[in-house]
Amino acid sequence: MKNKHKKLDAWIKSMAAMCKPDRMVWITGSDEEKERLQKEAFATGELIPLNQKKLPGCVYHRTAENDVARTENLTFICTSKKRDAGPTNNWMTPSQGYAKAGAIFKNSMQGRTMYVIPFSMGPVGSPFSKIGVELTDSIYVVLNMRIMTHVGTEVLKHLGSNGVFTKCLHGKAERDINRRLILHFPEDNAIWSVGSGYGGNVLLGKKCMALRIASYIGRQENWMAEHMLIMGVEKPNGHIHYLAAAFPSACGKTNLAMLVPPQGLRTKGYKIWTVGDDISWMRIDSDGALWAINPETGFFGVAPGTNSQTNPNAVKTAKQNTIFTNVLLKPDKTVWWEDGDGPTPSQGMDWRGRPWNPKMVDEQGKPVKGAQANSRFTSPIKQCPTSSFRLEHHHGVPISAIIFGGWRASLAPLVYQAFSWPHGVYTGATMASERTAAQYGKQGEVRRDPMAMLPFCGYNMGDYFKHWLKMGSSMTRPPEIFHVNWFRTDKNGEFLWPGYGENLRVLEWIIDRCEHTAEAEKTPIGYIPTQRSLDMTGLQLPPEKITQLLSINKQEWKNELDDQEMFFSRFGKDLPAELREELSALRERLNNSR
Ligand code: GTP
Ligand code: SPV
Ligand code: MN
Repeated sequence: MKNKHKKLDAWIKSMAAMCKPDRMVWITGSDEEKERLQKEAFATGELIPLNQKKLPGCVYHRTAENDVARTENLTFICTSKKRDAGPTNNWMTPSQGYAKAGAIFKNSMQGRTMYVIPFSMGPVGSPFSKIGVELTDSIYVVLNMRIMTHVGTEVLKHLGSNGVFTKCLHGKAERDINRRLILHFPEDNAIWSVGSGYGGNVLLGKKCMALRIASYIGRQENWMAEHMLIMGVEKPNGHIHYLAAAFPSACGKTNLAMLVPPQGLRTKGYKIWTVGDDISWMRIDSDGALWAINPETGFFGVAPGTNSQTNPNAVKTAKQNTIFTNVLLKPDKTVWWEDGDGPTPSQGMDWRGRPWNPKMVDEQGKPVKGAQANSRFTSPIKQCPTSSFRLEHHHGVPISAIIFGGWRASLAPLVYQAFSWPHGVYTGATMASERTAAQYGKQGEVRRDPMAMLPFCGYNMGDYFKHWLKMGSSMTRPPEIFHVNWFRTDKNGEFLWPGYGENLRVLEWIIDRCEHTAEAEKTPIGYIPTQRSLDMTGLQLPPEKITQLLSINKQEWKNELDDQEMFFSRFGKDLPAELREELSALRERLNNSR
């Protein structure tokens, strides 16, 4: 198809004049195209074919050793005024950004092909959807984008001769960490990413457009772009409640979105429908309620820890047409990762491309991992056994409840419900996560991650909180807001809650609260379940553990409020007064409680 869009044409020409690719190829989205690009990438070693009997349609990729995760310190919001990026983002001016990245892009595609990917975040033509065009010199990026979004001719046709699109430029350049920049120009609706070949840095439809740029646009157009899973919980009577949940990266969104009901609740008749595992775009519809779509069509899920026990639906999803990145490659050309399925292989090639066996140790005597800790699989959502029949629905799904959650070894009870929308916004704004020494950071170290959006909010987070408050007051039927914590531990550091499928017991309470049928106790921090309001059929959990899971330690909460106050002070006068008031009101409730 010929491109009739003059602005698109002019932009592509000027980007090509800077990067100087030898060739230009338009991505159509056809099956033939996938075969052709894969073959080309096999020839250069960019991709490795996998065992087509055992893993039909699957391929393997390794990124550079210094290029295995998003690089937040190299990620910038480039606005004319520093204030508009706010205290939580790295900032430079647009002209600085274009000059710095432009110097790296210059001539960087000589000898390479520039692929032009027209893509739609959201079903093509839905009132929710936004179009982008990504220029990239990476076949790996093209093949991932084909799974993660709607791409090709259909999108270009919809864009017509005058449609609005996000200008996304990506170049691998030398993949030198000192010449890597991930830049967002919200005032120009543009993204420039150079020097990386990994995930969120380069699949520009995902974090860069669907969160950072979209959050900026959403504020202007009165909608929300959030780091949230979306799932449907079908009740025994057939009614489906849709829930949206924001947990920080690697805190269980993919797992919850594909949950398998435990026996006790399955026999009652509960079913789960997966709508999305990472991003949610939400709008107020004419019924006064909040409706959501998942703008993506694929999962980019964490591999380590994914197995038939923890997430059987993810395992089934990734059995075909999947791109595996940075996992272990076995001699029979299948893949493996730590805490995955099957016995530990006796040998293989690790994510760095070196011979590996399970006895290997590093200089510190620690076992050498076969798969990189952030290794991932890219798979179509449609292959998920629980994928929702409403995925392509142009109006999305109505959201009954918004759930915030973090990884908190202490403090936060298993679940609580906010008293009101503003109280819920405060709950999201003060969200935090801590990890144990085995993961990252110091043990018990708390990182504040409001709405799980700290790395993804494309503008001043103080304004973002105001936008949340405004959205609530614009709805006649706002969702209820909850906070969950699957990660509370006992004094021996053991998880108090079994998690995974058992989390449905908490979701059931949440849904029943939305229907005003579940009991709750009013506490200073919110409503928490009474012991008998949680259905524990088939789960042997001693009552004292449940008491511990639901307990609130006044002193710990007072310390928490001091820390929250320090965090809030970073926003100065940009922090909405309502949030300060919620904090003082909570302090007062704690002081007045027994
Ligand atoms: P991103 O893709 O990075 O945005 O992350 P995500 O939120 O989708 O993360 P994911 O679901 O991959 O999180 C995985 C981590 O959470 C693994 O360490 C899991 O074992 C752990 N996890 C998930 N659900 C539970 C749970 O209910 N209980 C416990 N204890 N751990 C869980
Ligand atoms: C995250 O880090 O929250 C992800 C993975 O979902 S990435 O797309 O690489 O950002
Ligand atoms: Mn994510």
